[in-house]
Amino acid sequence: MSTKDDLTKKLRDKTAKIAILGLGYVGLPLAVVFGEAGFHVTGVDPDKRKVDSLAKGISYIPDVKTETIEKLVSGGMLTATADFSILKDMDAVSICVPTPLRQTGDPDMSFIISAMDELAKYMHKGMVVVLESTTYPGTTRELLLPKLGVDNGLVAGEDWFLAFSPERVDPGREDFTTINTPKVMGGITEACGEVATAWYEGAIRIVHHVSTAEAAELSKLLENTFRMINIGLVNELAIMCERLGVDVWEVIDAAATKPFGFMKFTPGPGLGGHCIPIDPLYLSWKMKSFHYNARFIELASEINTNMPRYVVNRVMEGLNDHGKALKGSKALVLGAAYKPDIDDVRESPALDVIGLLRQKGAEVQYHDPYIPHIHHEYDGWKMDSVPDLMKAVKDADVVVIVTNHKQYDYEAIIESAKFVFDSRNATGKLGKNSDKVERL
Ligand code: SAJ
Repeated sequence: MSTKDDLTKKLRDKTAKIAILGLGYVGLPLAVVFGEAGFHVTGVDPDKRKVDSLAKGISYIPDVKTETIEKLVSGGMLTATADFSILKDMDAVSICVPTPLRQTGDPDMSFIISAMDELAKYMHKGMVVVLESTTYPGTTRELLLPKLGVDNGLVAGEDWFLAFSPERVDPGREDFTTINTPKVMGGITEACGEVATAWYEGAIRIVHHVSTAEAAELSKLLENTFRMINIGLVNELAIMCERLGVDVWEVIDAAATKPFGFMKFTPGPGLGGHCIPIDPLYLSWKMKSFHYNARFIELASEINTNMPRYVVNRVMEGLNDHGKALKGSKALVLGAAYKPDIDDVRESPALDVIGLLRQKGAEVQYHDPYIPHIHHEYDGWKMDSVPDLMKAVKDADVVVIVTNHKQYDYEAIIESAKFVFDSRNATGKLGKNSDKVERL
């Protein structure tokens, strides 16, 4: 029996030993899905706190219930370790590590490289490796293939199997989770794709097998670039509507009545999160090495990046209309998270809005029910969420709604505020009809 057939058999009958490198919001749900499907899974992460928490049967990811972890750990289906040497006994390894951007805007591949360097020490014949981290097209073939295969004298597609499968985890979402979200899979060779697909089909309902790793890498970038560019379009529309004296929210709602050929996006104070503002820049960065300028991505990114400044300028103009200068005014920012009703502040435009208000001399406070403290990574300032929201609303010269958490009572806020700038249309008709409120 060939190595491929032997490994495929172990994957199909679930006797293959599985390792998940990186136990974050992608890796831990994936480990659970494989464990619940009947595979023996070892989670590997250098963060001892994660390993210790899992060893006690305790989840640290909101989307993964502690009782789920407790059941898998006590049933012997899931173990966790910070010791990479266990990889020598593994048949299948999935790499789920972060791929952020550096401050320069270039991809930060350090997490993939360190996971790959560790795995390279333990590579052996009869392994399948799947990279899940969102990255530029070519990463799997250019980075992992040489380091894991060639340097170990292993031939991909014969001795071992290498593929890419983009993660599609949307933290907090309950309708589409790891097990029921279709998974794209593309191999370095056809045989690689077949083995990796056989593995994932043992746990995930739909695996969509594409011809190459590059096709899989690019499909993920298309998904999130599509979002980033369309958000940029409606952000520019908001700027144009303000010049035209037209209500952008009314325009978008009207367009959204079209039952086909249109998808609603809404303008806002900028793009946050660890996916949408970042993933497209992996593609534009790669294209530079082909001497191609991905203009759509660059332009949309420029518009989105400028939105915090646009919001602050609109606040400044609004205060001016109230006979006040921004300098010396009290500004209260509502919502620091990057999107409503979550506690994630990564890349949040709120940090930029606050930074710009401070730069212009405003006395800035913020409130966010999910985020008690914030700090600016580069500018170094730190702030605590104000304890008494309505007192802060009353005291402020301007309330800037940056993240429209559902739990705010916008009617009461309008009632108590002197002036509200609403960058999310959180106040809706109330805001539209109030002379105290300006909307994006
Ligand atoms: N945003 C807008 N206008 C919009 C939509 C979003 O300004 O119309 C802003 C949000 O406020 C946020 C940023 O863009 O600051 C990103 O928002 P998002 O809704 O795209 O949420 P994310 O970053 O959590 O994106 C994730 C992605 N999931 C994965 O990459 C697996 C994305 O592909 C999903 O489509 C998205 O969740 C989702 O739909 O919830």
